[in-house]
Amino acid sequence: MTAMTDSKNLNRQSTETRSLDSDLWVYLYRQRMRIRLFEEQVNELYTRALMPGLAHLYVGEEAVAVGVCEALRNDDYITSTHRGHGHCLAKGASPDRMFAELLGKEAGYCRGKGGSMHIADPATGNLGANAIVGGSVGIATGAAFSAKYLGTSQVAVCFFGEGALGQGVLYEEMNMAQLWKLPVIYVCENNSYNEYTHYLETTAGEIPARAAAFGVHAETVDGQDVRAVYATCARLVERARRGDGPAFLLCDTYRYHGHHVGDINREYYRSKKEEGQWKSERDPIKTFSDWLIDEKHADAVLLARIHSEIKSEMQKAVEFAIAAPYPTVDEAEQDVYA
Ligand SMILES: Cc1ncc(C[n+]2csc(CCOP(=O)(O)OP(=O)(O)O)c2C)c(N)n1
Repeated sequence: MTAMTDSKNLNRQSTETRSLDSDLWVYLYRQRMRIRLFEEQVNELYTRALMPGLAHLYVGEEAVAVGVCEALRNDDYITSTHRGHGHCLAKGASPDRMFAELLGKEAGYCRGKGGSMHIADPATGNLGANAIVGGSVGIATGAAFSAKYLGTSQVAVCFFGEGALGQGVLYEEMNMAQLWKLPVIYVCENNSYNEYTHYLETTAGEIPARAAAFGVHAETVDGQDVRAVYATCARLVERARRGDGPAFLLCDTYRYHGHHVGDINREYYRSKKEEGQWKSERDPIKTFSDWLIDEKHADAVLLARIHSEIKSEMQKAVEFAIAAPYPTVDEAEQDVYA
């Protein structure tokens, strides 16, 4: 597992007595903290008017991306959404190039031409974020088809919000994936809201039943619990890799911020009380750090050090992006397909 190697390098200090399990759990903590602090910087860039356009923050949902991506190999594929920074980071993208992309700089993953909603990183199997709700379902299923056809044993994960349950393409693709036993996992991140509308106003019936209707194996997991997401996804990946076909994983979670960074006054569609409850009672980082300490996988000193290391990593990455040059005008038509 690649993360185990990384975690050994990153977290060994003062941890001689910790087991390999501890290394993994601390690594998962670190990964989630990286997403959260990355997103805080994005919000700051927006507030200071340094970032063109908008971004959709993933804060609150970190355990899903980290738990799922930890169950994948580097060469496994993911496809992502408009709320995709967490997916990119969890799959291995580097924050400096991501910030550069957000600021439209040449050093960005798409040479500054894609922005927040189009980050792709083939080196880590990331086939790209997608601003079209449900737009990456066909891409992930196609990637799974190619993996099966070529016999590479790769698996594809398609992340999407519950808003994509209203898109017909999802059902066409699940039908094909089941018929052809494709190694694809459809990960539905249910954060309860499609933009400014509660999902229960748009979504009839039980969500997993929609996958089950095609015979696709479906499971539901607490998306705030990284250990549960990781363990469940690892099982689904294993069965996909051995040829048992697609799966659907419903992760119940919550976004702390608005639909996008500019969505500040939200009380007309959800209450401050509801937001406060998720943050104080179900925060995926706080509950996990309490567990790490209770189970003696880490102590408060180690967690504080990780926090400050990541804070400075993100600060440096932002500074890199701010100082980086924009693409030159003659680049405007390069790598653009229409
Ligand atoms: C095909 C399509 N229709 C509408 C939109 C506008 N839109 C952007 S995000 C969004 C809601 C997405 O909700 P969900 O899929 O649950 O993801 P979340 O924002 O909650 O992460 C909509 C309707 C779009 N981008 N694409």
